[in-house]
Amino acid sequence: MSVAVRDEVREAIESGRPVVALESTLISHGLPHPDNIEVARESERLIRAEGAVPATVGVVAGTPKVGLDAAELELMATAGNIEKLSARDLPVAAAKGIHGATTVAATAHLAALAGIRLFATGGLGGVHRGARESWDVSADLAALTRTPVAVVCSGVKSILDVPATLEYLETSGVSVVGFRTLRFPGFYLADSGRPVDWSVEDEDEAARLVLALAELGLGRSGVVISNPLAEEDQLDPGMHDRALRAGIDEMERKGVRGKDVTPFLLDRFAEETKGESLRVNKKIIQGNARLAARIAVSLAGLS
Ligand code: PSU
Ligand code: MN
Repeated sequence: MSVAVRDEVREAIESGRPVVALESTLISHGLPHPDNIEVARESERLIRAEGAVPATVGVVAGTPKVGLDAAELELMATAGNIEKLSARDLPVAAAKGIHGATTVAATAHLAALAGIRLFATGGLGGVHRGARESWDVSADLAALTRTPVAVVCSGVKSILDVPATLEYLETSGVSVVGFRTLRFPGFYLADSGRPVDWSVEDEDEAARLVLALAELGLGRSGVVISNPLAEEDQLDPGMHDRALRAGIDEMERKGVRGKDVTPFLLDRFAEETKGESLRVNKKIIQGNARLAARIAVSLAGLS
């Protein structure tokens, strides 16, 4: 069982050219069709426009692929039966020969295995509200403690317990920096209300941070580069809080658990905000793809 790295991606990695990994769970479970395929294609286009090679990650007939082709991207976006795969699900998917979309945890793992150091997504998974009772903590966090990859994201999804997530990352030794900000972004919102200890001021500084991580022997864990939305692009905070409350209420009534929680809440958000959250989610993903590509370009110049 091996990982299939697309030719273009492998050649770029081998010759030290910039590559950015993208996940597929946000395509199959985070956004409705046809927004999902549009975002997937647009993210790849933005990365290319910055001079980097995109590598969307997913599992096709049991084989983990680093760099999906156009038909495989379409499969992630349109097939109704695509499983959501975290890192622990990869061996099961391989054994069964099934298709699957990879979460941050699974994507980070496969990207690092292929030698990719930059990865862009919308929002990380984290500690869920009510985790004291439910024990629901995304495997994305644990993956970052053992995966040498820099994740460019707009913080963690605002449906989560942000302070608890930041504490988890601190305890487990995962660096968290803001891109040109000392505020931790709140996914749909520009500011989660929590600070971070450090910011990086430009792409070069971010690239030097990624490089230093490896040089200092800390390169077995990841780093979170958090990139907020512009305030004028964020979801209206009142609308955000109403949608969140409605979503959590319904989730509790219906007893939604486990890996269904995040897709359920994102879907409820889209409905409650009449598509506004979708517009914002697309902006987030595209902004992060662009920034990750710029950092990757800078990193390729350094190493
Ligand atoms: N970011 C988005 N949309 C998403 C996700 C992230 O903008 O759908 C996905 C990612 O794949 C992330 C997953 O890894 O949600 C977290 O799921 P869970 O909370 O079950 O670990
Ligand atoms: Mn969970």
